[in-house]
Amino acid sequence: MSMNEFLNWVEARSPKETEFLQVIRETAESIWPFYESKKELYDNRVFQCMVEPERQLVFRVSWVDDQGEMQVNRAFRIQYNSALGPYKGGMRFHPEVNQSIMKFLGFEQTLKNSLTLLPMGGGQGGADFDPKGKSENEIRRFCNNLMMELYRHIGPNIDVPARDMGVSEREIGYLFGAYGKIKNDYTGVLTGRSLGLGGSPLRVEAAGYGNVYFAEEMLSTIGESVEEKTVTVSGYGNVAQYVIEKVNELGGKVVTVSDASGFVHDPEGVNGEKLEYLKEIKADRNGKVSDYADQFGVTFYPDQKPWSIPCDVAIPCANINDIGEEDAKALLANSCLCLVEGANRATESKAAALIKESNMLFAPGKAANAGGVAVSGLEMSQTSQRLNWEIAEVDDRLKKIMKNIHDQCVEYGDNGSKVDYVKGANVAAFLRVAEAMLSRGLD
Ligand code: NDP
Ligand code: 2IT
Repeated sequence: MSMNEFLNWVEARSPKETEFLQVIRETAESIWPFYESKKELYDNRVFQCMVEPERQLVFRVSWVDDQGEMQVNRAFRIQYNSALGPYKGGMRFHPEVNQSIMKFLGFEQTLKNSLTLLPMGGGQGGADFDPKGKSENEIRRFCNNLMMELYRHIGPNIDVPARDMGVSEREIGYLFGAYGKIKNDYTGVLTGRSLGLGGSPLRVEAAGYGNVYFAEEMLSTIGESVEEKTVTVSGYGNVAQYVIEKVNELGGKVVTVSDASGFVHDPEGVNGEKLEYLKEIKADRNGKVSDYADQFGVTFYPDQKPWSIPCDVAIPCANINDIGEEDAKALLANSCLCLVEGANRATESKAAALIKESNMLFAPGKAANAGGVAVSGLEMSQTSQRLNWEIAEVDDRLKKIMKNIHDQCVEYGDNGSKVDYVKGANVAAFLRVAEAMLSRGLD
Protein backbone atom coordinates (compact mmCIF):
# COMPACT_ATOMS: atom_id res chain seq x y z
CA MET A 1 0.00 0.00 0.00
CA SER A 2 1.38 3.43 -0.93
CA MET A 3 1.01 6.42 1.40
CA ASN A 4 -1.71 7.92 -0.80
CA GLU A 5 -3.63 4.63 -0.84
CA PHE A 6 -3.30 4.52 2.92
CA LEU A 7 -4.60 8.10 3.34
CA ASN A 8 -7.53 7.41 1.00
CA TRP A 9 -8.34 4.30 3.02
CA VAL A 10 -8.32 6.25 6.31
CA GLU A 11 -10.43 9.04 4.81
CA ALA A 12 -13.01 6.62 3.45
CA ARG A 13 -13.38 5.08 6.92
CA SER A 14 -13.62 8.41 8.78
CA PRO A 15 -15.08 10.93 6.33
CA LYS A 16 -15.44 14.53 7.53
CA GLU A 17 -13.29 13.94 10.63
CA THR A 18 -11.16 16.94 9.68
CA GLU A 19 -8.92 17.20 12.74
CA PHE A 20 -8.33 13.45 12.86
CA LEU A 21 -7.49 13.25 9.15
CA GLN A 22 -5.16 16.24 9.48
CA VAL A 23 -3.09 14.58 12.19
CA ILE A 24 -2.98 11.19 10.45
CA ARG A 25 -1.83 12.86 7.23
CA GLU A 26 0.90 14.81 9.03
CA THR A 27 2.12 11.71 10.82
CA ALA A 28 2.05 9.56 7.68
CA GLU A 29 3.98 12.17 5.71
CA SER A 30 6.76 12.24 8.25
CA ILE A 31 7.10 8.52 8.97
CA TRP A 32 6.31 6.87 5.61
CA PRO A 33 9.83 6.39 4.15
CA PHE A 34 11.01 5.12 7.55
CA TYR A 35 7.95 2.84 7.81
CA GLU A 36 8.62 1.34 4.38
CA SER A 37 12.24 0.73 5.37
CA LYS A 38 11.16 -1.30 8.43
CA LYS A 39 10.09 -4.39 6.52
CA GLU A 40 8.63 -6.33 9.43
CA LEU A 41 6.46 -3.40 10.54
CA TYR A 42 5.44 -2.49 6.99
CA ASP A 43 4.62 -6.02 5.87
CA ASN A 44 2.50 -6.53 8.98
CA ARG A 45 0.60 -3.27 8.35
CA VAL A 46 1.34 -2.05 11.85
CA PHE A 47 0.59 1.60 11.04
CA GLN A 48 -2.76 0.60 9.51
CA CYS A 49 -3.57 -1.12 12.84
CA MET A 50 -2.25 1.82 14.86
CA VAL A 51 -4.52 4.45 13.32
CA GLU A 52 -7.65 2.51 14.29
CA PRO A 53 -8.59 3.12 17.97
CA GLU A 54 -8.83 -0.08 20.00
CA ARG A 55 -12.15 1.03 21.53
CA GLN A 56 -14.39 4.12 21.28
CA LEU A 57 -17.00 4.95 23.89
CA VAL A 58 -19.72 7.54 23.29
CA PHE A 59 -22.31 8.14 25.99
CA ARG A 60 -25.03 10.46 27.19
CA VAL A 61 -24.60 12.60 30.27
CA SER A 62 -27.89 14.10 31.44
CA TRP A 63 -27.93 16.38 34.46
CA VAL A 64 -30.22 18.95 36.09
CA ASP A 65 -29.10 22.59 36.09
CA ASP A 66 -29.65 25.15 38.87
CA GLN A 67 -32.98 26.17 37.32
CA GLY A 68 -34.23 22.59 37.52
CA GLU A 69 -33.99 22.07 33.73
CA MET A 70 -32.67 18.80 32.30
CA GLN A 71 -29.51 19.27 30.24
CA VAL A 72 -28.05 16.71 27.85
CA ASN A 73 -24.40 16.38 26.81
CA ARG A 74 -22.42 13.88 24.80
CA ALA A 75 -19.29 12.40 26.34
CA PHE A 76 -16.47 10.32 24.88
CA ARG A 77 -13.58 8.13 25.88
CA ILE A 78 -11.32 6.92 23.09
CA GLN A 79 -9.16 4.02 24.29
CA TYR A 80 -6.70 4.35 21.49
CA ASN A 81 -3.74 2.14 22.08
CA SER A 82 -2.66 -0.07 25.00
CA ALA A 83 0.56 -1.53 23.60
CA LEU A 84 2.80 0.39 26.03
CA GLY A 85 0.56 0.46 29.10
CA PRO A 86 -2.94 1.35 30.33
CA TYR A 87 -4.77 3.92 28.17
CA LYS A 88 -3.71 7.34 29.42
CA GLY A 89 -4.79 10.86 28.49
CA GLY A 90 -6.89 13.86 29.38
CA MET A 91 -10.57 14.69 29.63
CA ARG A 92 -11.62 17.87 27.78
CA PHE A 93 -14.76 19.85 28.63
CA HIS A 94 -15.35 22.23 25.74
CA PRO A 95 -18.40 22.97 23.56
CA GLU A 96 -16.47 22.03 20.38
CA VAL A 97 -15.70 18.47 21.55
CA ASN A 98 -16.67 15.86 18.94
CA GLN A 99 -15.55 12.43 17.73
CA SER A 100 -12.95 13.84 15.35
CA ILE A 101 -11.27 15.99 18.01
CA MET A 102 -11.30 13.11 20.49
CA LYS A 103 -9.72 10.74 17.97
CA PHE A 104 -7.08 13.25 16.94
CA LEU A 105 -6.15 13.88 20.56
CA GLY A 106 -6.15 10.15 21.39
CA PHE A 107 -3.81 9.38 18.51
CA GLU A 108 -1.48 12.27 19.41
CA GLN A 109 -1.52 11.15 23.03
CA THR A 110 -0.46 7.62 22.03
CA LEU A 111 2.63 9.03 20.30
CA LYS A 112 3.31 11.61 23.03
CA ASN A 113 3.17 9.01 25.79
CA SER A 114 5.56 6.83 23.83
CA LEU A 115 8.09 9.69 23.78
CA THR A 116 8.07 9.93 27.59
CA LEU A 117 9.40 6.32 27.74
CA LEU A 118 6.98 5.72 30.64
CA PRO A 119 4.65 2.69 30.56
CA MET A 120 1.53 4.46 29.28
CA GLY A 121 -0.76 3.70 26.34
CA GLY A 122 -2.83 6.46 24.75
CA GLY A 123 -6.38 7.68 25.17
CA GLN A 124 -8.53 10.79 25.33
CA GLY A 125 -11.98 11.71 26.51
CA GLY A 126 -14.23 14.63 27.17
CA ALA A 127 -17.64 16.11 26.68
CA ASP A 128 -19.29 18.90 24.69
CA PHE A 129 -19.97 20.58 28.02
CA ASP A 130 -19.02 24.25 28.50
CA PRO A 131 -17.84 24.91 32.06
CA LYS A 132 -18.01 28.68 31.47
CA GLY A 133 -20.72 30.34 33.49
CA LYS A 134 -21.67 27.15 35.32
CA SER A 135 -22.06 27.15 39.10
CA GLU A 136 -19.92 24.95 41.33
CA ASN A 137 -22.94 22.71 42.00
CA GLU A 138 -23.63 22.32 38.29
CA ILE A 139 -20.01 21.34 37.60
CA ARG A 140 -20.06 18.80 40.42
CA ARG A 141 -23.38 17.30 39.28
CA PHE A 142 -22.06 17.04 35.72
CA CYS A 143 -18.87 15.30 36.89
CA ASN A 144 -20.87 12.88 39.08
CA ASN A 145 -23.22 11.96 36.25
CA LEU A 146 -20.40 11.55 33.75
CA MET A 147 -18.63 9.16 36.12
CA MET A 148 -21.87 7.15 36.56
CA GLU A 149 -21.07 5.74 33.11
CA LEU A 150 -17.30 6.20 32.76
CA TYR A 151 -16.46 4.20 35.91
CA ARG A 152 -17.25 0.90 34.13
CA HIS A 153 -14.57 1.50 31.55
CA ILE A 154 -11.59 2.82 33.52
CA GLY A 155 -9.24 1.60 36.26
CA PRO A 156 -5.61 2.03 37.36
CA ASN A 157 -4.53 -0.85 35.09
CA ILE A 158 -7.09 -0.16 32.35
CA ASP A 159 -7.44 3.53 31.59
CA VAL A 160 -6.32 6.52 33.65
CA PRO A 161 -7.91 9.86 32.61
CA ALA A 162 -6.54 13.26 33.63
CA ARG A 163 -6.99 16.97 33.03
CA ASP A 164 -7.18 18.77 29.69
CA MET A 165 -8.90 21.96 28.48
CA GLY A 166 -11.78 22.91 30.78
CA VAL A 167 -10.82 20.29 33.37
CA SER A 168 -8.70 21.44 36.30
CA GLU A 169 -7.68 19.91 39.61
CA ARG A 170 -11.17 20.82 40.88
CA GLU A 171 -13.03 18.74 38.25
CA ILE A 172 -10.55 15.89 38.71
CA GLY A 173 -11.43 15.99 42.43
CA TYR A 174 -15.15 15.65 41.70
CA LEU A 175 -14.58 12.86 39.18
CA PHE A 176 -12.29 11.06 41.63
CA GLY A 177 -14.81 11.45 44.45
CA ALA A 178 -17.62 10.06 42.29
CA TYR A 179 -15.50 7.05 41.23
CA GLY A 180 -14.59 6.28 44.85
CA LYS A 181 -18.24 6.39 45.95
CA ILE A 182 -19.51 4.23 43.09
CA LYS A 183 -16.74 1.62 43.35
CA ASN A 184 -15.96 1.82 47.06
CA ASP A 185 -12.34 1.92 46.01
CA TYR A 186 -9.68 4.57 46.72
CA THR A 187 -7.29 4.06 43.88
CA GLY A 188 -5.20 5.90 41.31
CA VAL A 189 -7.87 5.93 38.63
CA LEU A 190 -7.27 9.56 37.64
CA THR A 191 -4.15 11.69 37.68
CA GLY A 192 -3.90 15.40 38.23
CA ARG A 193 -5.43 14.95 41.68
CA SER A 194 -4.68 17.55 44.33
CA LEU A 195 -1.90 16.73 46.78
CA GLY A 196 -4.57 16.03 49.41
CA LEU A 197 -6.07 13.34 47.17
CA GLY A 198 -2.72 11.68 46.54
CA GLY A 199 -1.65 13.69 43.48
CA SER A 200 1.94 14.45 42.53
CA PRO A 201 3.87 17.58 43.40
CA LEU A 202 4.33 19.67 40.24
CA ARG A 203 1.50 18.08 38.21
CA VAL A 204 -0.22 21.47 38.00
CA GLU A 205 2.98 23.12 36.75
CA ALA A 206 4.25 20.18 34.68
CA ALA A 207 2.97 20.91 31.15
CA GLY A 208 4.05 24.56 31.29
CA TYR A 209 7.41 23.99 32.99
CA GLY A 210 8.16 21.03 30.71
CA ASN A 211 7.40 23.16 27.68
CA VAL A 212 9.96 25.75 28.70
CA TYR A 213 12.53 23.06 29.52
CA PHE A 214 12.00 21.81 25.97
CA ALA A 215 12.33 25.35 24.57
CA GLU A 216 15.67 25.67 26.43
CA GLU A 217 16.90 22.47 24.78
CA MET A 218 15.82 23.73 21.34
CA LEU A 219 17.43 27.12 21.81
CA SER A 220 20.65 25.53 23.01
CA THR A 221 21.04 23.87 19.57
CA ILE A 222 21.53 27.39 18.11
CA GLY A 223 23.61 28.69 21.01
CA GLU A 224 20.69 30.57 22.61
CA SER A 225 18.60 30.37 25.78
CA VAL A 226 15.33 31.73 27.18
CA GLU A 227 17.17 34.39 29.19
CA GLU A 228 16.34 37.93 27.98
CA LYS A 229 14.10 36.57 25.24
CA THR A 230 10.71 38.09 24.43
CA VAL A 231 8.02 35.42 24.39
CA THR A 232 4.47 35.56 23.03
CA VAL A 233 1.94 33.19 24.56
CA SER A 234 -1.68 32.46 23.62
CA GLY A 235 -4.27 31.21 26.12
CA TYR A 236 -4.14 32.01 29.82
CA GLY A 237 -5.05 28.62 31.27
CA ASN A 238 -3.05 25.90 33.00
CA VAL A 239 -0.33 25.47 30.39
CA ALA A 240 0.02 29.20 29.65
CA GLN A 241 0.29 30.19 33.32
CA TYR A 242 3.16 27.85 34.09
CA VAL A 243 4.95 28.59 30.84
CA ILE A 244 4.90 32.23 31.96
CA GLU A 245 6.10 31.36 35.48
CA LYS A 246 9.07 29.35 34.17
CA VAL A 247 10.01 31.89 31.47
CA ASN A 248 10.09 34.59 34.17
CA GLU A 249 12.23 32.38 36.41
CA LEU A 250 14.72 31.86 33.57
CA GLY A 251 14.98 35.59 32.88
CA GLY A 252 12.73 35.87 29.82
CA LYS A 253 9.68 38.09 29.36
CA VAL A 254 6.17 37.06 28.27
CA VAL A 255 4.35 39.95 26.60
CA THR A 256 0.99 38.46 25.53
CA VAL A 257 -1.84 36.29 26.83
CA SER A 258 -5.19 35.56 25.18
CA ASP A 259 -8.55 33.86 25.29
CA ALA A 260 -11.24 33.16 22.69
CA SER A 261 -12.24 36.85 22.68
CA GLY A 262 -8.84 38.44 21.90
CA PHE A 263 -5.36 39.09 23.28
CA VAL A 264 -3.64 41.34 25.78
CA HIS A 265 -0.29 43.00 25.05
CA ASP A 266 1.73 43.84 28.15
CA PRO A 267 5.13 45.15 26.91
CA GLU A 268 6.51 45.19 30.47
CA GLY A 269 5.86 41.47 30.87
CA VAL A 270 3.31 39.32 32.67
CA ASN A 271 4.97 38.82 36.04
CA GLY A 272 4.70 39.11 39.84
CA GLU A 273 1.27 40.21 41.06
CA LYS A 274 0.10 40.45 37.43
CA LEU A 275 0.64 36.72 36.93
CA GLU A 276 -1.11 35.97 40.22
CA TYR A 277 -4.07 38.10 39.08
CA LEU A 278 -4.16 36.19 35.79
CA LYS A 279 -4.40 32.89 37.70
CA GLU A 280 -7.27 34.32 39.78
CA ILE A 281 -9.34 35.42 36.80
CA LYS A 282 -8.88 32.04 35.12
CA ALA A 283 -9.93 30.20 38.29
CA ASP A 284 -13.14 32.28 38.30
CA ARG A 285 -15.20 30.63 35.55
CA ASN A 286 -16.71 34.01 34.63
CA GLY A 287 -13.32 35.70 34.24
CA LYS A 288 -11.92 36.86 30.91
CA VAL A 289 -8.46 37.86 29.84
CA SER A 290 -9.55 41.45 29.07
CA ASP A 291 -9.98 41.90 32.87
CA TYR A 292 -6.16 41.84 33.03
CA ALA A 293 -5.92 44.71 30.54
CA ASP A 294 -8.48 46.74 32.54
CA GLN A 295 -6.73 46.05 35.83
CA PHE A 296 -3.20 46.95 34.68
CA GLY A 297 -3.92 49.58 32.03
CA VAL A 298 -2.51 47.69 29.04
CA THR A 299 -4.07 47.16 25.61
CA PHE A 300 -6.61 44.46 24.79
CA TYR A 301 -7.03 43.59 21.10
CA PRO A 302 -10.50 42.08 20.62
CA ASP A 303 -10.90 39.20 18.13
CA GLN A 304 -7.17 39.13 17.34
CA LYS A 305 -4.35 36.70 17.97
CA PRO A 306 -0.98 37.66 19.46
CA TRP A 307 1.26 36.42 16.64
CA SER A 308 1.94 39.81 15.03
CA ILE A 309 3.67 41.06 18.20
CA PRO A 310 7.47 40.78 17.69
CA CYS A 311 8.99 37.93 19.69
CA ASP A 312 11.96 35.57 19.87
CA VAL A 313 9.90 32.60 21.00
CA ALA A 314 6.20 31.85 20.38
CA ILE A 315 4.35 29.43 22.64
CA PRO A 316 0.70 28.79 21.68
CA CYS A 317 -1.17 27.40 24.71
CA ALA A 318 -4.83 27.63 23.65
CA ASN A 319 -6.69 25.63 21.05
CA ILE A 320 -6.04 23.55 17.90
CA ASN A 321 -5.04 25.44 14.70
CA ASP A 322 -4.28 28.63 16.61
CA ILE A 323 -1.44 29.59 14.24
CA GLY A 324 -2.60 30.00 10.63
CA GLU A 325 -0.64 30.82 7.50
CA GLU A 326 -0.75 34.60 8.03
CA ASP A 327 0.33 34.17 11.66
CA ALA A 328 3.29 32.06 10.55
CA LYS A 329 4.24 34.75 8.03
CA ALA A 330 4.11 37.37 10.79
CA LEU A 331 6.34 35.27 13.06
CA LEU A 332 8.83 34.74 10.23
CA ALA A 333 8.80 38.43 9.31
CA ASN A 334 9.66 39.26 12.93
CA SER A 335 12.58 36.74 12.89
CA CYS A 336 11.07 34.58 15.62
CA LEU A 337 13.65 31.92 16.53
CA CYS A 338 11.36 29.15 17.62
CA LEU A 339 7.76 28.05 17.90
CA VAL A 340 7.06 25.61 20.72
CA GLU A 341 3.56 24.13 20.84
CA GLY A 342 2.07 24.17 24.34
CA ALA A 343 -1.34 23.26 22.94
CA ASN A 344 -1.90 20.09 20.96
CA ARG A 345 -1.69 20.67 17.19
CA ALA A 346 -1.68 24.45 17.61
CA THR A 347 -0.30 25.04 14.10
CA GLU A 348 -2.30 24.63 10.88
CA SER A 349 -0.77 22.41 8.18
CA LYS A 350 -0.04 25.30 5.79
CA ALA A 351 1.58 27.32 8.56
CA ALA A 352 3.69 24.32 9.59
CA ALA A 353 4.79 23.82 5.96
CA LEU A 354 5.92 27.46 5.71
CA ILE A 355 7.89 27.19 8.94
CA LYS A 356 9.49 23.93 7.83
CA GLU A 357 11.01 25.72 4.83
CA SER A 358 12.48 28.47 7.06
CA ASN A 359 15.21 28.62 9.69
CA MET A 360 12.69 28.87 12.51
CA LEU A 361 12.73 25.89 14.88
CA PHE A 362 9.35 24.26 15.38
CA ALA A 363 8.39 21.70 18.04
CA PRO A 364 5.06 19.86 17.88
CA GLY A 365 2.94 19.55 21.01
CA LYS A 366 3.48 15.81 21.25
CA ALA A 367 7.12 16.50 22.09
CA ALA A 368 7.05 19.92 23.74
CA ASN A 369 4.00 19.58 25.99
CA ALA A 370 4.64 15.99 27.09
CA GLY A 371 5.65 17.23 30.56
CA GLY A 372 2.01 17.17 31.71
CA VAL A 373 1.42 13.52 30.96
CA ALA A 374 4.95 12.65 32.06
CA VAL A 375 4.24 13.90 35.58
CA SER A 376 0.88 12.08 35.37
CA GLY A 377 2.95 8.95 34.77
CA LEU A 378 5.11 9.82 37.77
CA GLU A 379 1.91 10.32 39.78
CA MET A 380 0.88 6.76 38.87
CA SER A 381 4.25 5.48 40.16
CA GLN A 382 3.91 7.42 43.40
CA THR A 383 0.35 6.16 43.92
CA SER A 384 1.51 2.59 43.43
CA GLN A 385 4.27 3.13 45.97
CA ARG A 386 1.84 4.95 48.32
CA LEU A 387 4.47 7.66 48.62
CA ASN A 388 4.88 11.27 47.54
CA TRP A 389 8.27 12.29 46.23
CA GLU A 390 9.84 15.68 46.98
CA ILE A 391 9.23 18.50 44.49
CA ALA A 392 12.92 18.49 43.59
CA GLU A 393 12.81 14.82 42.64
CA VAL A 394 9.77 15.26 40.40
CA ASP A 395 11.30 18.36 38.80
CA ASP A 396 14.57 16.57 38.19
CA ARG A 397 12.77 13.65 36.53
CA LEU A 398 10.65 16.05 34.45
CA LYS A 399 13.77 17.84 33.18
CA LYS A 400 15.40 14.51 32.28
CA ILE A 401 12.29 13.32 30.44
CA MET A 402 12.07 16.57 28.41
CA LYS A 403 15.77 16.36 27.58
CA ASN A 404 15.37 12.76 26.52
CA ILE A 405 12.43 13.63 24.26
CA HIS A 406 14.57 16.34 22.72
CA ASP A 407 17.38 13.83 22.17
CA GLN A 408 14.94 11.45 20.43
CA CYS A 409 13.80 14.29 18.13
CA VAL A 410 17.41 15.06 17.25
CA GLU A 411 18.25 11.39 16.69
CA TYR A 412 15.43 10.86 14.18
CA GLY A 413 14.91 14.40 12.88
CA ASP A 414 18.32 16.00 12.32
CA ASN A 415 18.58 16.60 8.57
CA GLY A 416 22.04 18.21 8.69
CA SER A 417 20.99 21.86 8.49
CA LYS A 418 18.34 21.87 11.23
CA VAL A 419 16.35 19.51 13.41
CA ASP A 420 12.96 18.53 11.95
CA TYR A 421 11.24 18.06 15.33
CA VAL A 422 7.97 16.94 13.72
CA LYS A 423 9.65 14.09 11.88
CA GLY A 424 11.92 13.24 14.81
CA ALA A 425 9.05 13.06 17.30
CA ASN A 426 6.78 11.09 14.97
CA VAL A 427 9.38 8.52 13.95
CA ALA A 428 10.72 7.93 17.47
CA ALA A 429 7.23 7.67 18.97
CA PHE A 430 5.88 5.49 16.16
CA LEU A 431 8.78 3.05 16.37
CA ARG A 432 8.31 2.35 20.09
CA VAL A 433 4.53 1.84 19.82
CA ALA A 434 4.85 -0.22 16.62
CA GLU A 435 7.45 -2.59 18.06
CA ALA A 436 5.35 -3.10 21.20
CA MET A 437 2.25 -3.80 19.08
CA LEU A 438 4.09 -6.33 16.98
CA SER A 439 5.62 -8.08 19.95
CA ARG A 440 2.18 -8.47 21.57
CA GLY A 441 0.75 -10.00 18.40
CA LEU A 442 -1.37 -7.79 16.22
CA ASP A 443 -4.44 -9.95 15.65
P1 NDP B 1 -7.29 25.48 30.15
O1 NDP B 1 -8.72 25.09 30.08
O2 NDP B 1 -6.66 25.67 31.47
O3 NDP B 1 -7.03 26.80 29.27
C1 NDP B 1 -7.39 26.82 27.92
C2 NDP B 1 -7.06 28.18 27.36
O4 NDP B 1 -7.28 28.19 25.95
C3 NDP B 1 -7.94 29.28 27.92
O5 NDP B 1 -7.18 30.41 28.10
C4 NDP B 1 -9.00 29.42 26.84
O6 NDP B 1 -9.64 30.67 26.81
C5 NDP B 1 -8.14 29.27 25.61
N1 NDP B 1 -8.96 28.94 24.45
C6 NDP B 1 -9.85 27.95 24.29
N2 NDP B 1 -10.42 27.99 23.07
C7 NDP B 1 -9.87 29.07 22.47
C8 NDP B 1 -10.03 29.64 21.20
N3 NDP B 1 -10.88 29.13 20.30
N4 NDP B 1 -9.28 30.76 20.90
C9 NDP B 1 -8.41 31.28 21.81
N5 NDP B 1 -8.23 30.76 23.03
C10 NDP B 1 -8.94 29.68 23.35
O7 NDP B 1 -6.55 24.36 29.31
P2 NDP B 1 -5.01 23.92 29.33
O8 NDP B 1 -4.13 25.09 29.56
O9 NDP B 1 -4.90 22.73 30.19
O10 NDP B 1 -4.84 23.40 27.83
C11 NDP B 1 -4.40 24.23 26.76
C12 NDP B 1 -3.84 23.34 25.67
O11 NDP B 1 -2.74 22.60 26.18
C13 NDP B 1 -4.80 22.29 25.10
O12 NDP B 1 -4.48 22.09 23.74
C14 NDP B 1 -4.44 21.04 25.87
O13 NDP B 1 -4.80 19.87 25.16
C15 NDP B 1 -2.94 21.19 25.97
N6 NDP B 1 -2.28 20.44 27.01
C16 NDP B 1 -2.66 20.52 28.32
C17 NDP B 1 -1.98 19.79 29.29
C18 NDP B 1 -2.32 19.89 30.74
O14 NDP B 1 -1.78 19.10 31.51
N7 NDP B 1 -3.14 20.84 31.16
C19 NDP B 1 -0.88 18.90 28.94
C20 NDP B 1 -0.51 18.97 27.55
C21 NDP B 1 -1.21 19.67 26.65
P3 NDP B 1 -11.21 30.75 27.15
O15 NDP B 1 -11.25 31.04 28.60
O16 NDP B 1 -11.74 31.84 26.27
O17 NDP B 1 -11.82 29.42 26.79
O1 2IT C 1 -2.61 16.65 26.36
C1 2IT C 1 -2.13 16.11 27.37
O2 2IT C 1 -1.03 15.54 27.35
C2 2IT C 1 -2.91 16.16 28.61
N1 2IT C 1 -3.97 16.76 28.63
C3 2IT C 1 -2.40 15.46 29.84
C4 2IT C 1 -2.92 14.05 29.91
C5 2IT C 1 -2.55 13.29 31.15
O3 2IT C 1 -2.90 12.09 31.20
O4 2IT C 1 -1.95 13.84 32.08
